[in-house]
Amino acid sequence: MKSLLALPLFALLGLTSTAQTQAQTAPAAVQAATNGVATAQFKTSAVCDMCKARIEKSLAYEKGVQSAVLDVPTKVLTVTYKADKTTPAALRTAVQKTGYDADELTADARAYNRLPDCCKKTNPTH
Ligand SMILES: [Cu+2]
Repeated sequence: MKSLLALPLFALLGLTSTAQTQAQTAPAAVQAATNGVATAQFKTSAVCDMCKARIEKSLAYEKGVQSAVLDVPTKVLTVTYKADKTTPAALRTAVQKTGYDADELTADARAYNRLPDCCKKTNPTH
């Protein structure tokens, strides 16, 4: 139990140290922005590892996003982003445009229809 609880903490520490490494090698103007890094979590309608890869890739191209990690069993997407470059609302829209629900927002219908059958939200998580 103790080691399970420590896991998310280690994940956070890993992200923090990555950000610090980047700050050290980045020009001064970028360093200031790394202080404005925020984290947001969204419940998605992802059902499998293909969904995970699709959403993470899509979010990686979004302005201001530093990392995007989806946990398939819980369907929760964790995004770290620069708070001066994007907002949780914009990130939710990016998830919708990829074809997935984001919290209370329903997936963009056209993007959803383009998903392979195995990635439709009517499927159980697999
Ligand atoms: Cu899928």
